[in-house]
Amino acid sequence: MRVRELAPGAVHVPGWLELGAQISLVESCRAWGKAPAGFHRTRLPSGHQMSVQTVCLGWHWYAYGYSERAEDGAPVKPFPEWLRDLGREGLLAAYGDFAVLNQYSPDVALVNLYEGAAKLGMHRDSDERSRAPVVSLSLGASCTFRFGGTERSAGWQDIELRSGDLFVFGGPTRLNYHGVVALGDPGPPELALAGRINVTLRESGLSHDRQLGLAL
Ligand code: MD3
Ligand code: FE
Repeated sequence: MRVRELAPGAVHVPGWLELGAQISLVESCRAWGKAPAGFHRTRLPSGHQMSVQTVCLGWHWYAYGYSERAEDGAPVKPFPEWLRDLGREGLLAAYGDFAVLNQYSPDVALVNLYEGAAKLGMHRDSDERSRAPVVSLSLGASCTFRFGGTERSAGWQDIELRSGDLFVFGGPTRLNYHGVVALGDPGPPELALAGRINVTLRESGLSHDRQLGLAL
């Protein structure tokens, strides 16, 4: 499979997830998205709500940190082992490094649903205590993904992400700025998905806190 390294540690694998796997992952996302602790528009400290709808597994992401409860007060849904295995397979496809495989143990999934004019402003993902790679899977409509540098003022490159694409962000690019500028073409009709879903798998670095009962 073709692998494109955009910058050290930032690897794009177009068309990695086959159609059958895309269909079943979209099906899982729909189930996770149901209340309680389902899809919601994250409220920012400014009072604004994000245009993207999000459901979290393992730990609930809020602006800005991780919690054991969703915005509706319900416990966050569990992070299934098969998603951890999918994350490891993605890391292997992108990095081809067997040695790191069993050490990568994502325990958080953020599922982002883009409908209509939803987009995601330039930001960094720095709420995780672990600096392990983020594995991203795109489903449905294509989008223009903007990949920046470590400073907001740095330049960027625009990349088209399509249904089934894998992207891994690790190493020196783990904290790079990035965002989603616009949606593009509709995805495979078999997904019956109006819009786009992106699943990111991450290591929270918080398992110790949960064991100690320190988490909120
Ligand atoms: C680059 N999601 O959930 S995925 C996010 O398509 C997020 O929904 C976008 O940004 C989406 O935080 C982009 C690609 C991505 C994910 C994590 C990264 C790019 C990244 C972490 C570091 C650098
Ligand atoms: Fe992000």
